[in-house]
Parts: sequence; C-alpha cells; structure tokens
Amino acid sequence: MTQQVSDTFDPERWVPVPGFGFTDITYHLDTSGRIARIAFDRPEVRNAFRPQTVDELYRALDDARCNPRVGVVLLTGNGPSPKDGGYAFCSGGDQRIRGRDGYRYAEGETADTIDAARSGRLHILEVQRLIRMMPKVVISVVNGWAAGGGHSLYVVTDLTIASREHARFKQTDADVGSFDAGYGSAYFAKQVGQKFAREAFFLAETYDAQRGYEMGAVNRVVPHAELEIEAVQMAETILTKSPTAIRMLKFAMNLTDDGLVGQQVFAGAATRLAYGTDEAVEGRDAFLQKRDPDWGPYPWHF
Ligand code: S0N
Repeated sequence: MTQQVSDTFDPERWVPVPGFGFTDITYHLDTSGRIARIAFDRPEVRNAFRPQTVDELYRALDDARCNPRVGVVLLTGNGPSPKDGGYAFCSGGDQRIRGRDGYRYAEGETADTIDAARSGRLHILEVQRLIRMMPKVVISVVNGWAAGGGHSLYVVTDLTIASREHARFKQTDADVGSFDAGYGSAYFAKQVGQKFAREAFFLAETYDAQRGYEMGAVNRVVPHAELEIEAVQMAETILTKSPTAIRMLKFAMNLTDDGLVGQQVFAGAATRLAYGTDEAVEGRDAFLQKRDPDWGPYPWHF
C-alpha cells in the first residue's frame, strides 16, 4: 500500500514514481498511469521552496511532460503540518535561506562557498515556464496557503481547484521585498483585471477560495475532504478529450500573452501536425529522391 502523504490523498489511487529519491516533494502516478500528482512536501514551513525543492519540482514536471501516457498533472501541497495543523499549497521561497546573492542550498553555505553557477538562480521561473509550455493540463489543487511565489505558481497553472475551508491566498511579495514581475503579477492582472491584481499585491490581504472564484482566478471551490476527488474527476474528464486538440488549445490561449515565444511554441506544434501530412512527406521524399516535388494532389484550400 502506498504511504499516506496528505489528508486528502487516497493511497489506493496513487503509486510512487521510483528512481528519483526526492526529499522535498512527492511524485505519484495514478493507477491508470495517466494522471501525475506532484506535491510540495515541506508542510512544517507551509511548503516553502528552497532551491532543492525547485530542482525536484522541475524534474518531476519534466518527467510527467515526457511521459506519453500522462495527460494531466495535479500540483498540490501535502499536509497538514505535523507542527501546528496548518495547511499550505506553497508559501513561496524559503525566507530562511534567502541571501543577497539568491537562495542557497544549505544553511551554513556562504556566497564564497556556494557553486557560483547556482548562486542567485531564480529558477522557480523555469518551473513557471515549464508549466506554461508543457502540452499537458496542469491543475493547481490549492489545499491551504498559496502565498508569495506559491501564489504565482497557482496563477500559471491551467486550472485551479481550491479547498473551501483551508485555501487562503496572499500575495506577500511586497511585504518581504521580493517580487515576481512576470507571470505572477502581469499575467495575474490579465486573469482577474488590473484593480483586483493591484489590490492583491499592494495590500497583501488574505482572500479565500470563494473570493478567488469571484475574481476569476479559481475554477472550483470544493469541500476540503473532496478536493483531490474533484481534481481527479476533472482530470479524467480532460483525458476523454483529444490530446492534440488540448495541446493546440492550451498553446493558442497562451500565445498572445507569451509574445513571440508563445508563437514559437504554437508554431512548433503546428509544424509537427504538418509533418504528419502526405503533402509534407512528398516534400521530404522529393528532396531525398532528387526530383521536383509533385504538389498536384494537394489543393490550395479555401
Ligand atoms: C503563508 C503564511 C501567510 C501562513 O501564515 P500562518 O498560517 O500563520 O503560519 P506561520 O506561523 O507564519 O508559518 C508556519 C511556519 O512556517 C514557516 N514559514 C512559512 N512560510 C515560510 C517561508 N516562505 N519561508 C520559510 N519559512 C516559512 C514559519 O516561519 C513558521 O515556522 P516556525 O513554526 O518555525 O515559526 C505565512 O507563513 C507567510 O506569510 N509566509 C511567508 C510568505 C512569503 O512571504 N513568502 C516569500 C515571498 N517571496 C517569494 O516567494 C519569492 C518570490 C519568488 O519565488 C521568485 C519570484 C520571481 C523570481 C524568482 C523568485 C525566486 O525566489 O525564486
């Protein structure tokens, strides 16, 4: 039997993915192998991330991206905290190890001893881009606090389900002198509108799941005990759809906000589709056979 990792986790549904040795996150696939569950596993610090957490998160997300059976990723936080029973999705960067030169790997390390190539690396942004650009649906399952960089993470996911009782949102960036001036703020403003977004950042007040729903940042508010049941049901519905249609739709919806990079991602997916046509095969074969291509069978569609 799979080890219990969270109070909303059903051990009979999930199987740990072997071979990674993660310490800061857990990574499971459901018994069908088609849904991934990736969870912050530092509940004693409200699932704050240190650089190692971010590295692990990136590796798990990338593994799910490359797994052709996986169509949906659930991103959540394990809990509650054994210390005080508090719930968290993610409370952002671990403030205990934040230095002037960026986050360090371990207490005791200094700017002089740390690997210079790693120093100051704000690689949670790489995770944000991976979530945004992976051709699978990422659902944030917000079981508790989503604060600071954890707030930004739920913003970049495709869909959000939040616990009615325990989900709490607070954009603390301006409280702690740290700011996400990319997706976390500007894309959030596109989601909920400028006034709501400025209120969230400039006042840093707490809002709950219902308020997030009213703002358009949360798709569903559900009783805490049903949080992961609802998330799996949503994932199973998505898995009944055409993978190519989902991929193209996600990239299409990203495109205008992601500029030329968004166009590049969408265009790559379009090229991949074109490669599957007889017309493209004719172009390749003509080159390899050293003859002129015969485009005759392929009309100029109107
Ligand atoms: C989440 C909050 C509101 C929960 O409050 P609550 O329930 O009262 O719990 P606490 O008693 O405050 O916390 C319980 C224990 O957990 C520790 N803890 C909580 N959050 C953190 C944290 N982020 N880092 C380290 N420890 C944390 C508490 O200290 C406490 O421990 P004990 O029991 O030992 O006292 C509340 O906890 C809160 O406000 N947390 C801080 C939220 C925050 O400000 N996060 C950082 C914001 N900044 C970022 O996330 C960085 C932004 C970022 O990621 C980024 C953006 C762009 C580019 C790069 C980056 C990057 O850094 O990589």
